[in-house]
Amino acid sequence: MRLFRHPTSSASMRVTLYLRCRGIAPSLVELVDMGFETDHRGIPVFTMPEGDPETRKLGTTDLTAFNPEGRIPVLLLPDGRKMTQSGPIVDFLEDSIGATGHRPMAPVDPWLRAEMRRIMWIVAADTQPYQNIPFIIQAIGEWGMVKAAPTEHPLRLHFLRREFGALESILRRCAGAFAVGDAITLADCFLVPQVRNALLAGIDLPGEFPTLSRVWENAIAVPEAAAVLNEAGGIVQPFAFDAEKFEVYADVREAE
Ligand SMILES: N[C@@H](CCC(=O)N[C@@H](CS)C(=O)NCC(=O)O)C(=O)O
Repeated sequence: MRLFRHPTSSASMRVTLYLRCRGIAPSLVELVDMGFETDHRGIPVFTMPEGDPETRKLGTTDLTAFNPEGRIPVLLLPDGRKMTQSGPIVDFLEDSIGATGHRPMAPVDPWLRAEMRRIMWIVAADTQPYQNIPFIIQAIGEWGMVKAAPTEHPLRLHFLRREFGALESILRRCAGAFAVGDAITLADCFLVPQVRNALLAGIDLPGEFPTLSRVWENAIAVPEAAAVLNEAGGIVQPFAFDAEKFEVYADVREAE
C-alpha cells in the first residue's frame, strides 16, 4: 500500500503517527511525499509527485485528478482502490494489517473505544475545518472577513478554544497518561497534530488546557511520535501559508 501525504499536512500526520506508533512495518505502507507549492494567495497547494508512476498514469500533477476531494492523505491499495479521510484510512489499516503491529492503538472496552472515536471526531470534524488557514485566507480576501494574521485570526482562535475546551472536559474524565487511559491510542494520533497547529496560533496550552497539555507532553515523548514530529519540522507547525503573497492578495482585494 502507498500513503500519499505531506509533512505539513495535519490530517496526513494523524495516519503517520498511527503507522509509526502502532509499529506497522514501513514496507507494508510506503509513505509518498506530495509535491508542494503555494498559489497566488499564499495558500499551500499539494500536487502529485513529479515522476511518480501514479502521476505518469494521470498525465497531470493536479491532485484532484487523483482524489476529487483535492485533499490528502490518500491511501492507494495495490489493486488501485483509493481510500481518503484520515479516520476511515486508519480504521481500514487497523482492520486489515493492524494485528501485525507491536502496540495496540485502541482500547478493548467498547465504551472506551467510543471515547477514543469521540475525540477523533471532535478533532477531524469540529476543529480542523474551522481553523483551516486556506479557508481563513479565502474568507478574508474574497468574502470580506476581518483582516488579521491568518494563523492567529480571531475566528481560528475562537474555534480552537471552543473545541479544546470541550476536549479538556472530556479528557478530565477519560485521560490517564494519554487521551484515553494509560496507553497511547488513535485519539492521541489525532490530538497531536491539532495541538501542533494550535501552538502556531499562540494558544497557551498548559495555562488554558492543562489536561490536554499533559496528554500532549506524554504523547510527544513517545519515541515514534517524536520522530514523526521531528521529520515534519518540530513541535510547532513550521509552515502554514506564504505571508508575503497573502499580504499582496489581501491588500489588492481590499483596494478593489
Ligand atoms: N477530513 C479530511 C481532511 C483532509 C485535509 O483537509 N487535508 C488538507 C491538508 S491537512 C488538504 O489536503 N488540503 C488541501 C486543500 O484543501 O486544497 C481528513 O481527515 O483526511
